[in-house]
Amino acid sequence: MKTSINQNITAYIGLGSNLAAPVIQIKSARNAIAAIAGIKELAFSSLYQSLPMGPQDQPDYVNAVMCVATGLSPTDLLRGLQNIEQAQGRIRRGDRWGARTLDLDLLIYSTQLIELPELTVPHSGITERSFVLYPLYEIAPQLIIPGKGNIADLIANCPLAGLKRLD
Ligand code: A4P
Ligand code: MG
Repeated sequence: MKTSINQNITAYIGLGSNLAAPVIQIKSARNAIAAIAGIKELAFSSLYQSLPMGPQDQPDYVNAVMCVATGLSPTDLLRGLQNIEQAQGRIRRGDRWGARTLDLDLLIYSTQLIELPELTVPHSGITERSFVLYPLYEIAPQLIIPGKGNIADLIANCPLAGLKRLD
């Protein structure tokens, strides 16, 4: 039962997949995240098709961004996301930016700047990635990204780079 945990923090999670039916991967990850005790879904963006960043010999990605309210600490939230990646068959091969069934990134956690060995928040690539900024803008057009600035200004400097909204 999901009760009694304070859910005062607003956090944003980036979802990405380019293997094994990516649209289904993203939808089941959304359900799995919303089912974590201490998490409530506040908003979910459209799904977007994007060209791969990194090695080009991999399929296009499907990306989306989810906004949640949570009482979990940032590291507990990261652990919850990693459990879902594992449950959906993520294999870490050590190839940076390689193909994956599911990648869940903690993009933003309230107004906090976090620098831990296992967790950097806001996520380090957030300002350069159209597949993060555009879905984020769709659900939070007024957002100020901690340490980075206003999302509308960041979008203005971020080309679409082949990003297409699905639906
Ligand atoms: N980690 C640190 N900070 C965070 C955070 N904010 N959120 C650590 C999540 N994890 C964070 O991640 C490596 C380590 O980062 C984790 O153990 C965690 O402790 P990983 O998921 O194992 O490795 P990775 O994803 O291959 O590396 P990296 O550098 O995190 O890649 P990204 O940034 O996740 O990018 N192209 C398109 N079009 N769309 C995509 O979604 N995604 C990637 C992966 C590459 N190309 C893409 C896309
Ligand atoms: Mg990642």
